[in-house]
Amino acid sequence: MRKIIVIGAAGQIGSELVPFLRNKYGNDNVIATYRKTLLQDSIKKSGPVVYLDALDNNIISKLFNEYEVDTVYHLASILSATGEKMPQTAWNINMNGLINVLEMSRKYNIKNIIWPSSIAVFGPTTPRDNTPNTTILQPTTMYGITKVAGELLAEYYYKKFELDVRSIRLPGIISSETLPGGGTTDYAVEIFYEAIKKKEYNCFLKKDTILPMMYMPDCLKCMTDLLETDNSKLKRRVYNVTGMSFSAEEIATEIKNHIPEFQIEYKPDFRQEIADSWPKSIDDSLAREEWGWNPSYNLESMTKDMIDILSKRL
Ligand code: AKB
Repeated sequence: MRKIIVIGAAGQIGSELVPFLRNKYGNDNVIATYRKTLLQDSIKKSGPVVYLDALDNNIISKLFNEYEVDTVYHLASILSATGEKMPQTAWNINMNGLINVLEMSRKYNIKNIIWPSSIAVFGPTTPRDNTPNTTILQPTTMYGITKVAGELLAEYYYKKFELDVRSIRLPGIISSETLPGGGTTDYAVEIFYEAIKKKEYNCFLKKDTILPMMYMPDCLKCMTDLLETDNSKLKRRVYNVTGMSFSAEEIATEIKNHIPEFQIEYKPDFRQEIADSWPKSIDDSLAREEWGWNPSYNLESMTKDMIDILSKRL
Protein backbone atom coordinates (compact mmCIF):
# COMPACT_ATOMS: atom_id res chain seq x y z
CA MET A 1 0.00 0.00 0.00
CA ARG A 2 1.20 3.52 -0.77
CA LYS A 3 1.93 6.16 1.90
CA ILE A 4 0.74 9.38 0.31
CA ILE A 5 1.21 12.97 1.42
CA VAL A 6 -1.01 15.66 -0.07
CA ILE A 7 0.59 19.11 0.12
CA GLY A 8 -2.11 21.76 -0.16
CA ALA A 9 -4.99 19.57 1.04
CA ALA A 10 -7.27 22.48 1.97
CA GLY A 11 -7.56 23.84 -1.58
CA GLN A 12 -10.19 23.22 -4.25
CA ILE A 13 -8.59 20.01 -5.54
CA GLY A 14 -6.95 18.85 -2.28
CA SER A 15 -10.18 18.93 -0.32
CA GLU A 16 -11.73 16.38 -2.70
CA LEU A 17 -8.57 14.47 -3.56
CA VAL A 18 -7.87 13.53 0.08
CA PRO A 19 -11.21 11.71 0.68
CA PHE A 20 -10.91 10.09 -2.76
CA LEU A 21 -7.39 8.81 -2.00
CA ARG A 22 -8.36 7.70 1.53
CA ASN A 23 -11.17 5.70 0.04
CA LYS A 24 -8.81 4.05 -2.44
CA TYR A 25 -5.65 3.55 -0.35
CA GLY A 26 -6.92 3.54 3.25
CA ASN A 27 -7.47 6.44 5.67
CA ASP A 28 -4.19 6.11 7.54
CA ASN A 29 -2.16 5.98 4.35
CA VAL A 30 -3.08 9.48 3.21
CA ILE A 31 -1.60 12.40 5.15
CA ALA A 32 -3.38 15.69 4.54
CA THR A 33 -1.27 18.81 5.03
CA TYR A 34 -2.34 22.43 5.25
CA ARG A 35 -0.71 25.81 5.72
CA LYS A 36 -2.95 28.92 5.75
CA THR A 37 -6.40 27.49 5.16
CA LEU A 38 -7.75 25.08 7.76
CA LEU A 39 -8.91 21.66 6.69
CA GLN A 40 -12.52 20.51 6.62
CA ASP A 41 -13.69 18.62 9.72
CA SER A 42 -14.36 15.48 7.69
CA ILE A 43 -10.70 15.42 6.55
CA LYS A 44 -9.47 16.05 10.12
CA LYS A 45 -11.58 13.20 11.45
CA SER A 46 -10.88 10.60 8.77
CA GLY A 47 -7.07 10.38 8.85
CA PRO A 48 -3.70 12.02 9.62
CA VAL A 49 -3.54 15.80 9.31
CA VAL A 50 -0.39 17.91 9.74
CA TYR A 51 0.83 21.47 9.24
CA LEU A 52 3.32 21.79 6.39
CA ASP A 53 4.86 24.85 4.80
CA ALA A 54 6.38 23.78 1.47
CA LEU A 55 8.95 26.55 1.85
CA ASP A 56 10.37 24.83 4.94
CA ASN A 57 12.66 21.92 4.08
CA ASN A 58 12.97 20.82 7.69
CA ILE A 59 9.24 20.18 8.04
CA ILE A 60 9.08 18.33 4.71
CA SER A 61 12.03 16.17 5.69
CA LYS A 62 10.56 15.44 9.15
CA LEU A 63 7.21 14.36 7.69
CA PHE A 64 8.68 12.24 4.87
CA ASN A 65 10.75 10.46 7.49
CA GLU A 66 8.10 10.12 10.19
CA TYR A 67 5.35 8.81 7.90
CA GLU A 68 7.65 6.82 5.56
CA VAL A 69 6.07 8.60 2.61
CA ASP A 70 6.52 7.11 -0.88
CA THR A 71 4.06 9.21 -2.92
CA VAL A 72 3.58 12.98 -3.03
CA TYR A 73 0.80 15.13 -4.46
CA HIS A 74 2.17 18.66 -4.48
CA LEU A 75 -0.85 20.91 -5.02
CA ALA A 76 0.07 24.07 -3.10
CA SER A 77 0.17 26.96 -5.57
CA ILE A 78 -0.85 30.60 -6.12
CA LEU A 79 -3.20 30.75 -9.13
CA SER A 80 -3.26 33.08 -12.13
CA ALA A 81 -5.33 36.07 -10.93
CA THR A 82 -3.74 36.29 -7.46
CA GLY A 83 -0.37 35.77 -9.12
CA GLU A 84 -0.86 38.95 -11.14
CA LYS A 85 -1.59 40.88 -7.94
CA MET A 86 1.50 39.53 -6.16
CA PRO A 87 3.91 38.14 -8.74
CA GLN A 88 6.91 37.84 -6.39
CA THR A 89 4.88 35.82 -3.86
CA ALA A 90 3.60 33.60 -6.69
CA TRP A 91 7.16 32.95 -7.84
CA ASN A 92 8.31 32.26 -4.28
CA ILE A 93 5.52 29.84 -3.33
CA ASN A 94 5.20 28.12 -6.70
CA MET A 95 8.90 27.75 -7.53
CA ASN A 96 10.63 27.47 -4.17
CA GLY A 97 7.85 25.22 -2.88
CA LEU A 98 8.27 22.92 -5.89
CA ILE A 99 12.05 22.72 -5.82
CA ASN A 100 11.99 21.99 -2.07
CA VAL A 101 9.53 19.16 -2.59
CA LEU A 102 11.61 17.77 -5.48
CA GLU A 103 14.86 18.03 -3.51
CA MET A 104 13.42 16.34 -0.42
CA SER A 105 11.77 13.70 -2.61
CA ARG A 106 15.15 12.96 -4.17
CA LYS A 107 16.79 12.64 -0.74
CA TYR A 108 14.06 10.38 0.65
CA ASN A 109 13.74 8.22 -2.49
CA ILE A 110 10.09 9.08 -3.01
CA LYS A 111 8.58 6.72 -5.59
CA ASN A 112 6.09 9.01 -7.32
CA ILE A 113 5.29 12.72 -7.36
CA ILE A 114 2.23 14.19 -9.01
CA TRP A 115 2.42 17.94 -9.54
CA PRO A 116 -0.31 19.68 -11.56
CA SER A 117 0.72 22.08 -14.27
CA SER A 118 -1.90 24.19 -16.04
CA ILE A 119 -3.20 25.47 -19.37
CA ALA A 120 -1.56 28.70 -18.13
CA VAL A 121 1.73 27.45 -19.62
CA PHE A 122 0.31 28.56 -22.98
CA GLY A 123 0.29 32.16 -24.11
CA PRO A 124 -0.84 34.49 -26.89
CA THR A 125 1.65 32.98 -29.38
CA THR A 126 0.34 29.41 -28.84
CA PRO A 127 -2.25 28.03 -31.31
CA ARG A 128 -5.55 28.52 -29.45
CA ASP A 129 -7.67 25.76 -30.95
CA ASN A 130 -6.97 22.14 -30.16
CA THR A 131 -3.64 23.17 -28.60
CA PRO A 132 -1.12 20.32 -28.94
CA ASN A 133 0.98 18.80 -26.14
CA THR A 134 4.21 20.06 -27.68
CA THR A 135 3.88 23.65 -28.78
CA ILE A 136 5.00 27.23 -28.07
CA LEU A 137 5.13 27.97 -24.32
CA GLN A 138 5.38 31.74 -23.89
CA PRO A 139 2.92 32.62 -21.10
CA THR A 140 2.34 36.24 -20.11
CA THR A 141 1.30 35.64 -16.47
CA MET A 142 3.60 34.96 -13.52
CA TYR A 143 1.54 31.86 -12.74
CA GLY A 144 2.12 30.57 -16.29
CA ILE A 145 5.84 31.35 -16.04
CA THR A 146 6.10 29.31 -12.82
CA LYS A 147 4.24 26.41 -14.44
CA VAL A 148 6.57 26.38 -17.49
CA ALA A 149 9.62 26.51 -15.21
CA GLY A 150 8.05 23.77 -13.05
CA GLU A 151 7.52 21.52 -16.07
CA LEU A 152 11.16 21.97 -17.04
CA LEU A 153 12.23 21.19 -13.46
CA ALA A 154 10.11 18.03 -13.50
CA GLU A 155 11.83 16.89 -16.73
CA TYR A 156 15.22 17.81 -15.27
CA TYR A 157 14.74 15.85 -12.02
CA TYR A 158 13.49 12.85 -13.97
CA LYS A 159 16.43 12.80 -16.38
CA LYS A 160 19.17 13.74 -13.94
CA PHE A 161 18.03 11.98 -10.75
CA GLU A 162 15.46 9.46 -12.05
CA LEU A 163 12.85 11.03 -9.80
CA ASP A 164 9.46 9.92 -11.11
CA VAL A 165 7.61 13.24 -11.37
CA ARG A 166 4.42 13.28 -13.46
CA SER A 167 2.28 16.22 -14.42
CA ILE A 168 -0.98 17.13 -16.13
CA ARG A 169 -1.83 20.54 -17.54
CA LEU A 170 -5.15 21.09 -15.80
CA PRO A 171 -7.79 23.34 -17.34
CA GLY A 172 -10.34 25.19 -15.14
CA ILE A 173 -11.69 22.74 -12.55
CA ILE A 174 -15.40 22.88 -11.70
CA SER A 175 -16.38 21.47 -8.32
CA SER A 176 -19.10 21.59 -5.69
CA GLU A 177 -17.20 21.11 -2.39
CA THR A 178 -14.62 23.90 -2.05
CA LEU A 179 -14.58 27.18 -3.97
CA PRO A 180 -11.43 27.83 -5.97
CA GLY A 181 -9.47 30.94 -5.02
CA GLY A 182 -7.58 33.39 -7.18
CA GLY A 183 -7.95 31.78 -10.60
CA THR A 184 -9.25 33.06 -13.94
CA THR A 185 -11.50 30.05 -14.52
CA ASP A 186 -13.16 30.52 -11.08
CA TYR A 187 -16.18 32.12 -12.74
CA ALA A 188 -17.34 28.69 -13.92
CA VAL A 189 -17.75 27.61 -10.27
CA GLU A 190 -19.02 30.91 -8.79
CA ILE A 191 -21.76 31.06 -11.44
CA PHE A 192 -23.46 27.97 -9.95
CA TYR A 193 -23.45 29.30 -6.38
CA GLU A 194 -24.86 32.66 -7.49
CA ALA A 195 -27.40 31.11 -9.86
CA ILE A 196 -28.79 28.98 -7.03
CA LYS A 197 -28.59 31.57 -4.25
CA LYS A 198 -29.41 34.84 -6.09
CA LYS A 199 -30.60 33.82 -9.57
CA GLU A 200 -28.11 36.31 -11.03
CA TYR A 201 -24.38 36.55 -11.67
CA ASN A 202 -21.95 39.27 -12.70
CA CYS A 203 -19.39 37.52 -14.84
CA PHE A 204 -15.84 38.93 -14.88
CA LEU A 205 -15.22 37.59 -18.41
CA LYS A 206 -16.86 38.51 -21.74
CA LYS A 207 -19.67 36.27 -22.89
CA ASP A 208 -17.80 34.87 -25.88
CA THR A 209 -14.72 33.83 -23.83
CA ILE A 210 -14.15 30.13 -24.43
CA LEU A 211 -11.90 28.18 -22.04
CA PRO A 212 -11.09 24.50 -21.47
CA MET A 213 -12.61 23.02 -18.28
CA MET A 214 -12.98 19.73 -16.39
CA TYR A 215 -15.41 18.48 -13.76
CA MET A 216 -13.90 17.38 -10.43
CA PRO A 217 -14.78 13.64 -10.69
CA ASP A 218 -12.79 13.55 -13.94
CA CYS A 219 -9.95 15.51 -12.34
CA LEU A 220 -9.70 12.99 -9.47
CA LYS A 221 -9.72 10.12 -11.94
CA CYS A 222 -7.03 11.76 -14.02
CA MET A 223 -4.76 12.44 -11.04
CA THR A 224 -4.96 8.86 -9.79
CA ASP A 225 -4.91 7.13 -13.21
CA LEU A 226 -1.70 8.93 -14.12
CA LEU A 227 -0.15 7.90 -10.79
CA GLU A 228 -1.00 4.23 -11.30
CA THR A 229 0.18 3.97 -14.91
CA ASP A 230 3.30 1.90 -15.40
CA ASN A 231 6.21 4.19 -16.17
CA SER A 232 7.15 2.18 -19.27
CA LYS A 233 3.97 3.45 -20.95
CA LEU A 234 4.79 7.13 -20.42
CA LYS A 235 6.80 8.82 -23.15
CA ARG A 236 6.85 12.22 -21.44
CA ARG A 237 6.43 13.80 -17.99
CA VAL A 238 3.72 16.35 -18.83
CA TYR A 239 0.33 15.76 -20.45
CA ASN A 240 -2.42 17.96 -21.83
CA VAL A 241 -5.82 16.93 -20.43
CA THR A 242 -9.28 18.41 -20.89
CA GLY A 243 -12.91 17.60 -20.23
CA MET A 244 -14.90 20.18 -22.21
CA SER A 245 -14.74 23.71 -23.63
CA PHE A 246 -17.47 26.33 -23.42
CA SER A 247 -18.00 30.09 -23.46
CA ALA A 248 -19.39 32.03 -20.50
CA GLU A 249 -22.61 32.47 -22.48
CA GLU A 250 -22.90 28.74 -23.17
CA ILE A 251 -22.64 27.76 -19.50
CA ALA A 252 -25.18 30.47 -18.60
CA THR A 253 -27.60 29.07 -21.21
CA GLU A 254 -27.11 25.56 -19.86
CA ILE A 255 -27.84 26.77 -16.29
CA LYS A 256 -30.99 28.53 -17.56
CA ASN A 257 -32.28 25.16 -18.75
CA HIS A 258 -32.47 24.25 -15.02
CA ILE A 259 -33.10 27.71 -13.50
CA PRO A 260 -35.09 29.66 -16.13
CA GLU A 261 -35.13 32.91 -14.11
CA PHE A 262 -31.29 33.05 -13.98
CA GLN A 263 -29.84 36.34 -15.30
CA ILE A 264 -26.22 37.05 -16.18
CA GLU A 265 -24.32 40.28 -16.84
CA TYR A 266 -20.82 40.54 -18.23
CA LYS A 267 -18.39 43.00 -16.67
CA PRO A 268 -14.91 41.96 -17.76
CA ASP A 269 -12.04 42.93 -15.45
CA PHE A 270 -8.25 42.33 -15.48
CA ARG A 271 -8.84 38.58 -15.73
CA GLN A 272 -10.13 38.99 -19.31
CA GLU A 273 -6.60 39.58 -20.57
CA ILE A 274 -5.41 36.40 -18.86
CA ALA A 275 -8.28 34.37 -20.35
CA ASP A 276 -7.58 35.83 -23.81
CA SER A 277 -4.01 34.55 -23.62
CA TRP A 278 -5.10 30.94 -22.97
CA PRO A 279 -6.31 28.24 -25.40
CA LYS A 280 -9.97 27.69 -26.23
CA SER A 281 -9.60 23.94 -26.58
CA ILE A 282 -6.94 21.34 -25.86
CA ASP A 283 -5.67 18.31 -27.77
CA ASP A 284 -5.25 15.61 -25.12
CA SER A 285 -4.74 12.70 -27.51
CA LEU A 286 -1.33 11.76 -26.03
CA ALA A 287 -2.85 11.30 -22.54
CA ARG A 288 -5.58 9.19 -24.12
CA GLU A 289 -3.07 7.06 -26.05
CA GLU A 290 -0.40 6.63 -23.39
CA TRP A 291 -2.41 6.13 -20.18
CA GLY A 292 -6.03 5.81 -21.25
CA TRP A 293 -7.33 9.25 -20.24
CA ASN A 294 -11.05 9.41 -21.00
CA PRO A 295 -13.24 12.02 -19.25
CA SER A 296 -16.85 11.22 -18.47
CA TYR A 297 -18.51 14.64 -18.11
CA ASN A 298 -19.54 17.22 -20.70
CA LEU A 299 -21.16 20.63 -20.18
CA GLU A 300 -24.67 19.17 -19.95
CA SER A 301 -23.95 16.34 -17.48
CA MET A 302 -21.62 18.49 -15.35
CA THR A 303 -24.21 21.29 -15.08
CA LYS A 304 -26.95 18.89 -14.05
CA ASP A 305 -24.76 17.31 -11.39
CA MET A 306 -23.54 20.66 -10.00
CA ILE A 307 -27.10 21.99 -9.74
CA ASP A 308 -28.38 18.80 -8.11
CA ILE A 309 -25.62 18.82 -5.48
CA LEU A 310 -25.58 22.56 -4.76
CA SER A 311 -29.38 22.97 -4.67
CA LYS A 312 -29.54 20.40 -1.88
CA ARG A 313 -26.70 21.99 0.07
CA LEU A 314 -27.33 25.72 -0.32
C1 AKB B 1 -6.53 29.48 -12.93
O1 AKB B 1 -7.56 29.94 -13.45
O2 AKB B 1 -5.57 30.16 -12.59
C2 AKB B 1 -6.45 27.97 -12.75
C3 AKB B 1 -5.76 27.30 -13.90
C4 AKB B 1 -6.41 27.25 -15.22
O3 AKB B 1 -4.69 26.80 -13.75
N1 AKB B 1 -7.74 27.43 -12.55
